[in-house]
Amino acid sequence: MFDRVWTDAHLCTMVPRGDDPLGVVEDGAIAAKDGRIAWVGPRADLPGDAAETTRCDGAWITPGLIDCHTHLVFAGDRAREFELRLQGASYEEIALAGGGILSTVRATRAAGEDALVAAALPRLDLLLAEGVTTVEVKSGYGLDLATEPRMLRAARRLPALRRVEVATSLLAAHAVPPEFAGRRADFARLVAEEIVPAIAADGLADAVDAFTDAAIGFTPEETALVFDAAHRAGLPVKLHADQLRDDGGAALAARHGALSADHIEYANAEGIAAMARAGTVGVLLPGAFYFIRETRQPDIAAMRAAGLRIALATDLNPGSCPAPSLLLMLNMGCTLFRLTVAEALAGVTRHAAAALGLRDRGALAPGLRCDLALHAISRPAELCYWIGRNPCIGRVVAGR
Ligand code: DI6
Ligand code: FE
Repeated sequence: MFDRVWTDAHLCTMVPRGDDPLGVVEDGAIAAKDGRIAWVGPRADLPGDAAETTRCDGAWITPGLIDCHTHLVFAGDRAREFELRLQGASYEEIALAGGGILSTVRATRAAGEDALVAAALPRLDLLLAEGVTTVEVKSGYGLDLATEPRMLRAARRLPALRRVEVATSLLAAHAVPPEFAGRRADFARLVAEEIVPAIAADGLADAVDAFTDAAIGFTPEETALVFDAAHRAGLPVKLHADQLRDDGGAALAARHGALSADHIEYANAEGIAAMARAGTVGVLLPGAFYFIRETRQPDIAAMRAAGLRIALATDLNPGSCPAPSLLLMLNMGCTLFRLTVAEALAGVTRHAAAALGLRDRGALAPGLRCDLALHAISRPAELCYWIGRNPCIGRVVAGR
């Protein structure tokens, strides 16, 4: 006896079969038991009964969507900076003048944990309304021993307030805080020697992230210090890599066995191949590319040639992507980067799970968590096609 069955639905299982990368099952059914998927297949073959049956009226069911890169928790906004950019200032110039990430650091340090939770919730609700069931949340607007844990604690409170799973990443090496101005290497040592161990001891992070960038982030050597500390603490690593120039970030991430390297517009073909060999997922963030009017396209051809797993995420943050919509990223991934529909959908399901090191979700298959998104669409491509229209009609998290 199953706990629950969904029928009269078409399934986009994301388990590739033959020449069908989406693993479509028309007129299918899914059965759940104890929060896991117990059975998936054509409705006519459904074995056994269920305590509860939900008829889906021909809707499509995908795995619950996974936003594997967000900066969801922050205080304030950067609309003023947006105006400055409209007058000609670049993202990098604003950052070097003490604005940018540091302006959000000032606002976030001044906010209490409750205020951070309250600010994050409406943004989270917009993601969930589109069918997101797992969201990654980074710190990185605290940059000190008081505020980085506060951001992560705020993120960890969200699943008690909404039905969602949250994965947290410590991004203390995001920018150099004002009290370390001119002493970037000293701050990198503080992150490696004090912040990473403290966060790990409190169990507040699932991974450690960093921003490698020659002008406004950290050098590859400083990043390596932070990554070594993460490895000592038993935490996997991720990297903001090659966003504004080729810093060798892709190869650096691969060398450290990173779960993912994100942005990678400027990553070179050797770095991309190294990522593929290391099993590092490439996370594309087309919303940030769009919003800061980046012109360098990520090398999708090299990624395909290397067999790189590609994920897509919002990068939801106040500076480079104030867009709480993973559906918009599906569209932008296809329109701006010319991903196929199948690549884009894998990017917010199977490959997004891999970017978080989560093996228990991202597809519709027996044994995986029963995290589903239901959509009123007539074919999967509609998820990538609409702009600003949300066809999601339901979510299931762990079978509920
Ligand atoms: N790259 C990004 O896109 C975000 N962080 C980063 O290193 C943007 C963060 C921000 O501008 O607030
Ligand atoms: Fe980011």
